[in-house]
Amino acid sequence: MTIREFRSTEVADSTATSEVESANGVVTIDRFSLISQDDSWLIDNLEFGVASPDIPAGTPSVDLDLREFAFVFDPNAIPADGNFAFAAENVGSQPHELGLVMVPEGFDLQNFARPEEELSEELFAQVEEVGFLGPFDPGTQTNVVFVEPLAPGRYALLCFLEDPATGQAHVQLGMLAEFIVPAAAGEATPTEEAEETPTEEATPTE
Ligand SMILES: [Cu+2]
Repeated sequence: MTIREFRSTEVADSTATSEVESANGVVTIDRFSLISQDDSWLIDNLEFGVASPDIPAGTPSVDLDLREFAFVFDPNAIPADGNFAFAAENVGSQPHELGLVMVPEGFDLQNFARPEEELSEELFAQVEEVGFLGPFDPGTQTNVVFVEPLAPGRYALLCFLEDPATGQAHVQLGMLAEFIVPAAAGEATPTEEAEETPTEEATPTE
């Protein structure tokens, strides 16, 4: 993890809070609550994802709606060079999370749509995590800013939160989508694969 910026630091007597912008694969803004003890500051509490990071100037954004139970976006809007950010919004009525992993070609995404007890470490060892964000409450808007342009490859969006009505994970109910970042000089994005998954619901949003 790389810390990029401390912001909105407030100190009051022996306590302080600071918003910290840090980056792994994805930029996140987390709030540290600190407490002073014996001349040093100790972390008292940590809240993740308290603010939406800004999309850097010149970086195209792709709208991404989270709802029951789908990721709605236009896979063809993903730039070929992988340099973009998602402008995400939870337009549903349940909290949703936004997990992004890179998956090998030929990997069956339905492997994720299994009961939780069948999700093995071996399964996750086959994919490469880019970032997991959220959960986001209904109405939350957040930008998903990547530390560097996404490498060419196949990516999956996943939400593993539980639907209270069915007890199933959202991913089992269809909250699973994929997109491809083609090599920058390559041909147009292949779309046939998208038909195997609920991404066929994906439509351009305004
Ligand atoms: Cu969800």
